[in-house]
Amino acid sequence: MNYTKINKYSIIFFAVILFLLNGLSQVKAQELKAEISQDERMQWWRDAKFGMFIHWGLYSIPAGEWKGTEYDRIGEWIMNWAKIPPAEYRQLANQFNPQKFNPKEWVSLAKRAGMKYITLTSKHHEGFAMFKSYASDYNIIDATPYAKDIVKELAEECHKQGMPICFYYSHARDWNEPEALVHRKSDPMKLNFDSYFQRKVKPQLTEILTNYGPVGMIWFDTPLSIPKESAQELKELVRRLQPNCIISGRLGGGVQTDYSSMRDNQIPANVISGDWETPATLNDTWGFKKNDHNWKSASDLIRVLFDITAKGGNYLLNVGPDAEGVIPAPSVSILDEIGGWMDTYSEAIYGASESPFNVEFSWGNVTSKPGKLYLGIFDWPKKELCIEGLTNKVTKIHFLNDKNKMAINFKEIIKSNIDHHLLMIDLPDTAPDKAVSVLVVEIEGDVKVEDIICQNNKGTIALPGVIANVTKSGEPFELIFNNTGGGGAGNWRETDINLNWEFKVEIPGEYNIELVSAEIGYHEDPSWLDGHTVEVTMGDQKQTTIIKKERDEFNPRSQYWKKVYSSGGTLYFEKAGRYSINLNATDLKTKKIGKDFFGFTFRELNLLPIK
Ligand code: FHN
Repeated sequence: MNYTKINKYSIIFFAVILFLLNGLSQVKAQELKAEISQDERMQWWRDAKFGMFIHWGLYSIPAGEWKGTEYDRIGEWIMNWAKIPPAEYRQLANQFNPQKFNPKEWVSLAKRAGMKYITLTSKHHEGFAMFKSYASDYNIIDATPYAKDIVKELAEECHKQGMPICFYYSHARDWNEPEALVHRKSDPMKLNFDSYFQRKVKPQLTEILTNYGPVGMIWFDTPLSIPKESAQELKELVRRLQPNCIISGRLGGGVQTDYSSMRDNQIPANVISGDWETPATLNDTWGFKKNDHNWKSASDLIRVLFDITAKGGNYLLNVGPDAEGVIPAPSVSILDEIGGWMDTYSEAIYGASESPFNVEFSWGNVTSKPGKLYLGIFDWPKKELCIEGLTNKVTKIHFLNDKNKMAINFKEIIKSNIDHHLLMIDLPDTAPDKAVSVLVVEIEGDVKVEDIICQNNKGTIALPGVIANVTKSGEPFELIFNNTGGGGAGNWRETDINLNWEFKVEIPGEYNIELVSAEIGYHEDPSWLDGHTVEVTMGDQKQTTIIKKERDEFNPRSQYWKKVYSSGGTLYFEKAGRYSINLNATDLKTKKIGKDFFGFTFRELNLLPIK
């Protein structure tokens, strides 16, 4: 017997078996991966809370100006505003040579700011791919003197620094594609959308999901009227190529995605259950504009970050690098300032749950972790802070920035006539932090708050729309407070809608009714509507009011849409106790913005004691 021969054959045989087994185990691993649960897919993103959006493309060259005319709207839409023919716009690629692009610096900046993921525009509406694409030569390698793959450079740096990289991809809107849209208004679905979809969208998505390692998320945008089947196909493509990859909220076609996306810069008025994210700007543009110097302050942005976390969402904050590849200096210093705050206070953000109180407080907001509440104080109250309605026993309170965790004095009070819990916390004269100071309240057991509204310590009875009992013709109805800019009801257009609240009054007497509504519309052009006739009814008392603007107020948590105040007469409470109040409209005006109609953008009703 020739042993050498047998050994040779058996080695080959075993090698083939091993190869097949290995192949099978890889397939198995893929299958196992495909079985990843939704919670597993979302966990890193849920903990992250704060991400960096990067809008970068050819639009950074005109930077808001075309042939001597400056356009005052968002910079990445210049092709649309200036009605630039695609052939002419494409010439910009010949100039794109961002020699100062330094991915290491960008990722380090995001890290310093406390941001836990980066989302880069791989292709925006202009149709230009920031990556090497075989599906279209309108891409960074084939069309620009720079000729290096920006998506690759940034992805590699992110992988090196342990930062999840996500790709924005404008799937429905492509102004370079006659079959998709060719800049501006027409609906691509009425053109030859499917041809563009098969030729460019699917191949390019395959490229970005195949060539750059693990992708944290695909951030689809402006779905327009994409057919359900096309949206479903994209979802399946992402799932097949990278089962761990999250699919953002704007896929369209009514297809379920992994989380919902608020409108740009929009912060809801209340806690929203489920996963959601607000994309937001640092100034008034996404893509670089040389003359947009309207920077938001770091303090305001820190408050927004805290507020979004307290409402259960993630904050995706944008930078728009210029044509040389430089992130504007003001963006860097604002982000560094936010990072300075995060160095001390991020415990109240990362992995934190939403507030157990489903209302905004005038002084700030609350995040939570087991056994702890983090009170984020935006406006420093004089001497003491009163937390209403917390029923847990409090064991200790200290400032989050105090390494020694020195105990702060507090009193727990129960107002027996209305069975209402107050936690009175002694405060020093000055705030430890100018943006958001954070108090840690340590409690016993799972957090529990009262489920009925009580008159607050300052005497006000605050009745937010989001916690009203809403009916339409007597049937339960949902008023949508989160599809409008300023958190006002977006769908109060019929007169058979009724809002009801139950609450407890401690101090009898006469109260003024204050009706607060909110601006709505695009942030460049907010809108508001007056003239509705509303009734406030309590027992046999009724007040009828025609809504008109008496004053408005900048809302730091919803920076583009103001709160609008109208007064609505008075109500009298004879004695302390439990009451019920109704709000309804007898005449409503409506207005169209884009495709949507809106009516009374009601936000909250306040009862203010007349001293
Ligand atoms: O049209 C885009 C816009 O340019 C920008 O990319 C934002 C970011 O959320 N999304 C779209 C508008 O909502």
